Amino acid sequence: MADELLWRKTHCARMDHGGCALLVGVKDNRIEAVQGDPDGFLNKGYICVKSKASPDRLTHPDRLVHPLKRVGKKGAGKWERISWPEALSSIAGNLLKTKEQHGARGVAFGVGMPKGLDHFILIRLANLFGSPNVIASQDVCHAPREITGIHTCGFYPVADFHHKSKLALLWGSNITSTNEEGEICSMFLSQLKEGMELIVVDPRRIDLVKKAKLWLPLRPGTDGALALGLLHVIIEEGLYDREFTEKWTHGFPELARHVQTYTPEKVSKITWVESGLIREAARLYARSKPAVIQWGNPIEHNTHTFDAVRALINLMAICGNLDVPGGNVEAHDPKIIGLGPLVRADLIPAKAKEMISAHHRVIPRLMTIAPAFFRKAILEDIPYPVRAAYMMCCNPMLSYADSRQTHAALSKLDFLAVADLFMTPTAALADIVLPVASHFEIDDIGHLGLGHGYILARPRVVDPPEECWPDMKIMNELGKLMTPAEHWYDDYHQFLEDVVKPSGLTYSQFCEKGYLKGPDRFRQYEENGFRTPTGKVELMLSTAEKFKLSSLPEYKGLPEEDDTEYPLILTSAKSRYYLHSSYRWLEKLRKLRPHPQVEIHPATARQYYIQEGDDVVLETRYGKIIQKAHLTDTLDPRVLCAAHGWWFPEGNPETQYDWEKSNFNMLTSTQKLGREFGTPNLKGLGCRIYKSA
Ligand SMILES: Nc1nc2c(c(=O)[nH]1)N[C@H]1C(S)=C(S)[C@@H](COP(=O)(O)OP(=O)(O)OC[C@H]3O[C@@H](n4cnc5c(=O)[nH]c(N)nc54)[C@H](O)[C@@H]3O)O[C@H]1N2
Ligand SMILES: Nc1nc2c(c(=O)[nH]1)N[C@H]1C(S)=C(S)[C@@H](COP(=O)(O)OP(=O)(O)OC[C@H]3O[C@@H](n4cnc5c(=O)[nH]c(N)nc54)[C@H](O)[C@@H]3O)O[C@H]1N2
Ligand code: SF4
Ligand SMILES: [Mo]
Repeated sequence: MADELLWRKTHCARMDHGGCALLVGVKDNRIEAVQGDPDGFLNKGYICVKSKASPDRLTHPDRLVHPLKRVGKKGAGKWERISWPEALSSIAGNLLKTKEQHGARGVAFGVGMPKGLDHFILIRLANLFGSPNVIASQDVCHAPREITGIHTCGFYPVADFHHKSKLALLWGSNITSTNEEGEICSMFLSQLKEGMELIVVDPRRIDLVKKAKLWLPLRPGTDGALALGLLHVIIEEGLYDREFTEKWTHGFPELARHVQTYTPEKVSKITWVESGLIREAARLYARSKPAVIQWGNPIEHNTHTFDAVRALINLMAICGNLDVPGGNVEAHDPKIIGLGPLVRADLIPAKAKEMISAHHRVIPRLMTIAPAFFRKAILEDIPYPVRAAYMMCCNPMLSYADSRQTHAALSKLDFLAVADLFMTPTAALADIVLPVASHFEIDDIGHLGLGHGYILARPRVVDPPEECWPDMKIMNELGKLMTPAEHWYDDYHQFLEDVVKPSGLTYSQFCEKGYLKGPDRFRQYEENGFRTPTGKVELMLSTAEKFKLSSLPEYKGLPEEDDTEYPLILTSAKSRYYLHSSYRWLEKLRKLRPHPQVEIHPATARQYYIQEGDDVVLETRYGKIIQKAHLTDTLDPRVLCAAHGWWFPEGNPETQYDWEKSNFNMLTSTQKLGREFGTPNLKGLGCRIYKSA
């Protein structure tokens, strides 16, 4: 029958890290239904509310469908439709002009949360252009975990939920809302069903606390201290894995001496977690084998992230949970192209020395630029001027700490081009805005580079409307105009073929399979040692002196000292209904969460004469915003948990959609940055709250 739905298979994407296999019902080039695929490798039929709403991204009446050129003043919200050739030649012309004036490094290429293969094509574009400056939010998202892992044990130790764990330590990771790294939620839940025990470390009583044996409600921003407290107990009570520690770790005696001072009593004062609970959690983690640590984003949201992550890796190591099934493992990719060859890293050999962050002496191996350093280059020419940028898949006006600084920096650029689905506060400051074809409309590959050892097929199921182009096509064409053309293709689809070629499959054969997973290989160190200078897990860093790092993980103090002017401690969490700053314009989601809301304990609310639903002002040392109060006893009376990523698509284009009003990053600052990654404090900020007049 002509009007029957055609069911197609693909994977969910660009609503979080992606991962759930979907069945998509299509009729007349329109998506009529989306379901979780019961055969899904990771999700076994699971689907969330964001995904159900995701087809509406494509059909929204205000979606960008033509390239636009700014007319009138920057940010004034006045646009003129232009053709693709005009848009591309304007971008290429302006970026090449900047290259002439300031060198290739004067042009930055910006990207946000990795969303698909386009992420790597952007890096390729930057590399071929000759710019070492790819700007990404990695300083607060995964780089601390990945790169600290590489320095400590030679790899990024990811949670292995493909094998049974006796216990999970869920550390600042709200997986039933965020599905971190795209696999965790469904697999985690099925392990819980099969009897895995659970400890939760989170200032809020998240859903999963119901299933937990222990809940450690810590003061936001004190993760490092808590991890050191656990190490103290495990070492003092002799609960560590002696054989592994003796044979495979470097610096155990030094670590043991070092953590002596981190008694549960002292750590309890810092973290607010009862000392008895710290002891119990340490014993339970150490005695459960294998145990897995599923860690989340908040450990990366303060200047001390390097030490906090190291302390957690040390925990995995001394308890014998590193690289064992059901522990924290090095995942191995299937036979696909390496990231280096894909992005043509070979063509920019001096990158590490020339990138902006080299000047700030960040930790080796961090190859993207922290947003704070990017803005310093624009605003203060430190270490050299950056004057133009191409940005896609990101909304820095909301996602970088200190939004006012972002506004100043983007406004100062000689030229800015932004590719997005929708007009955003960032796109509103651009000179050229490009309309993209996105998920469901493009052939794509998911999970590449996420470190979990597999890739997922995301074949397109409908065609894009009007003049919307896939990012990869845009970059392929821009590449031909402004970099050596021989490195680009007639058709961007060749990149998809390149990725899967080593597996012996074509892209369409790969799509038929649905995913490719690398081999399970555990305890590889038994053959070759760990890939660190000492060949062991470096509980104490052997490179510390060389890189001017502290050799053992230390607790270096609160993100901000206590201050009676700002008596409450502010943190944030991702919303289960949105991805960061994205999709406030999707009605189905907006209905579920119409306003930005700050969680406040009823006792605290009473103290400040605040009632449910009141507009309240949140004020830190750096700025103030308005959100709606939501009273809940799921957090400590001293803590506030606000929403991140809010702007108002229905707001005024001339003021960039009220970007200042409720935006969490009006409350953050880049005055203090972590030395290793350039990370600002996003959690544990001193704050006050009052009813809005
Ligand atoms: N205070 C605070 N700041 C934070 C965080 C926090 O928790 N608190 N979280 C941090 C983290 S972990 C991250 S990863 C960053 C995220 O920061 P960003 O990645 O900048 O944030 P997103 O909202 O994901 O921005 C995505 C933009 O990409 C667009 N988009 C979606 N699909 C496509 C596509 O196919 N092509 C193109 N060109 N555009 C597309 C969306 O419409 C949206 O405007 O924010 C960081 N900032
Ligand atoms: N729905 C949805 N899913 C997402 C995203 C999204 O924006 N929305 N973003 C995606 C991205 S890019 C990322 S990086 C991941 C992040 O995924 P998660 O790591 O799960 O992200 P968060 O929600 O920031 O933080 C998780 C939990 O940490 C708690 N928390 C707050 N402050 C602290 C603290 O100081 N210490 C500790 N231990 N816990 C604290 C919060 O209460 C929250 O429950 O999610 C991905 N998935
Ligand atoms: S959990 Fe993530 S990958 Fe799964 S359906 Fe929801 S948005 Fe998509
Ligand atoms: Mo992220």
